[in-house]
This record gives sequence, structure tokens and C-alpha cells, in this order.
Amino acid sequence: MHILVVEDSRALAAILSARLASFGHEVTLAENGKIGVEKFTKASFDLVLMDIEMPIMNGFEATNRIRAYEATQQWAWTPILFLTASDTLENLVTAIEAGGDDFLAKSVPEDALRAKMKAMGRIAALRRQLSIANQQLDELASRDGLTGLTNRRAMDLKLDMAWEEATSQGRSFGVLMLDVDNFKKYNDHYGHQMGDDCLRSVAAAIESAMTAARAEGCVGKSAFAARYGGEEFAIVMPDMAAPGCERVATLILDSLRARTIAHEKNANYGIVTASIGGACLAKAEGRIADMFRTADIRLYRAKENGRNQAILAD
Ligand code: GH3
Ligand code: MG
Ligand code: MG
Ligand code: MG
Repeated sequence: MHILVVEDSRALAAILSARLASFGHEVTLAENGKIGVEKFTKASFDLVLMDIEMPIMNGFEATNRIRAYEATQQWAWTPILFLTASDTLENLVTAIEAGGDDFLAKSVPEDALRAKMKAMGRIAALRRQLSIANQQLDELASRDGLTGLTNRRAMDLKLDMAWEEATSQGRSFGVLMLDVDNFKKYNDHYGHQMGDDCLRSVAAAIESAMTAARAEGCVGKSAFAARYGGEEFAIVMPDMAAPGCERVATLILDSLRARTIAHEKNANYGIVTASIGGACLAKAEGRIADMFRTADIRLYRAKENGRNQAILAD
């Protein structure tokens, strides 16, 4: 474990850290509560051993601050054991009330310390597993099951944040709405299963176009593609002026055409194509819903105009 020992007595800190190191733990020392909190927020610890009486900031105050800091993080709860002069019931109650998890008498025999650290080590290992599992769950919950793109729910969340940032700083913003052409006919002709494969392929075409656009430097890191619903996709591009939007739309349509997925019922083309409607603002303002409405109207015009094209302006 990586253990933070917050203790003002140099002698005790030295003994404790030598013992903990001999059990195989990595120890970081802090000589008062203030330094303890600072070190806590700068690295990742599995356990904190916290003295109570210390100059500048005592252990209770430091614990309060650590808990307040953890409240701003996801799934953060690092066990804190108070170092007390004696192991009395009163000390236990005080320790727990102060946001600690247990206490450890400074005079704890070596074997008892080793055993306690072993138990704490198990908790730390479980916490690490839990944290990884939670990250994986978060990741899964934000992906569309069919295409692997950002799903609608996650898109709405990311979009709100990106729009808030763009409007508050008056930055540029672009959105594209993409809709697969004559997809109902594709399903009717080739079957739903192949329809699903086709949607995966469309998503992959969008992704590879986005990768190419990033390599060209015309979209930023925060741009993302999402499955908007059914056979419709949205591409959200913060910090994106009109020429960049045009370029991304062209790359996407080219990337999809290059796949030459047979679609006999897609009149005039014979392969799977898509139409795009887009909206770009040099200075983001108003409501994001209006941008999507504009993009949607242009998408409809692209369809009317013969499909397999992008319209990004009136
Ligand atoms: P347009 O060119 O005007 O967009 O015509 P369209 O046929 O693509 O549009 P329409 O909205 O009539 O049909 C969309 C079809 O997409 C209907 C629906 O069955 C199909 N679809 C939606 N989601 C899925 C999916 O997840 N898998 C499959 N296979 N089909 C889907
Ligand atoms: Mg002290
Ligand atoms: Mg549609
Ligand atoms: Mg369609």
C-alpha cells in the first residue's frame, strides 16, 4: 500500500515508517495536518495514519478537509486511522465521529500493526478493483450497444457541458446530423441483421473520418460522434468554424462511399450513402436545440435535393 503518515513527532514518524516499510509498504510522511492535506491531494494513497495533536493543523481538521476533498471526487474514500496515545473506547468513538475509520495506539505492538495493515491492504485491493469496475461500467453506460459510439444519453450530457463552455467563452461550435439514405429499403431488401451490420459500418466510417480530420488538425480532441437514434448520427464539434465543418462532412461522406456497401434500392447510387445537415456558429450563443433544429432542416433539404450530400448553410 501507499500510506500517508501525518505525524509531528519525528521520532514516532521514523519508527512507524521503518516498520511499515519493513512490511513492504511505501510511506510518505507529513509533519502536520496542513502538509498532510496537501500531500493527500497530490498523490494517490491507500491509507492515512493521522496523528491528532499537531501544530498548524490538527488531525481532526485535516481529516475534515480530506473528506471534503474526497466529496468532490468520484468513489473516493480512503481509510483514515487516527494515531492515539491509548486504545480506549472514548478514543474510538472520537475517531469515528471525526471522519476516521478506526484508531491505532501509538504503542501498538509490531504484530498487531502488521495484522491491521494486512486487513487494510485487503480493503485497498478491493477498492482498486471497485474503482476499475466502476470506470468500466461508466464507459459501458455511455456507449451505444450496436455501434460502440457515444450513446444519446452520454451525448446529451457531454453536449450540455461543451455548449456551456462554448457560450460562456464565445467560442465557435459546429454540429452535423447524419441520416442514412433509404435505410428502410435497405432493411426491407437485405434484412434487419444486415441492416445492423450496415449501421456498424456507417459508424466505423464516421469514426475513421473523424480520425482523419483530427490528423489534419481540423477538429479538436473534444469533438465526438454519437448515435442520435435509429439510423441517425450526430457529430459534435466544439471550437469549430464553418470551413472545418465542411471538411469533416466531406470526409465522412467520402469515407462512407469508399466502403461501397451494396444497396440496390438506393436509387442512383447502388451503394449505401448518407445525407448530412449541419450548423456552425463562429460565436456560440442561444440554445443548442436551435443549432440542432437548423441542422435538421438542412438535412431535410439534402434529402430533397437528391441525398448523398451535405448542406451546411442556407
Ligand atoms: P431517408 O433517406 O429519407 O432517410 O429514408 P429512410 O428509409 O432512411 O428513413 P426512414 O426514417 O423511413 O427509415 C429509417 C429506418 O431505419 C426504419 C427503421 O426500421 C430503421 N432502423 C432504425 N434503427 C435501426 C436499427 O437499429 N437496426 C436496423 N437494422 N434498422 C434500424
Ligand atoms: Mg502529535
Ligand atoms: Mg431517419
Ligand atoms: Mg434515413
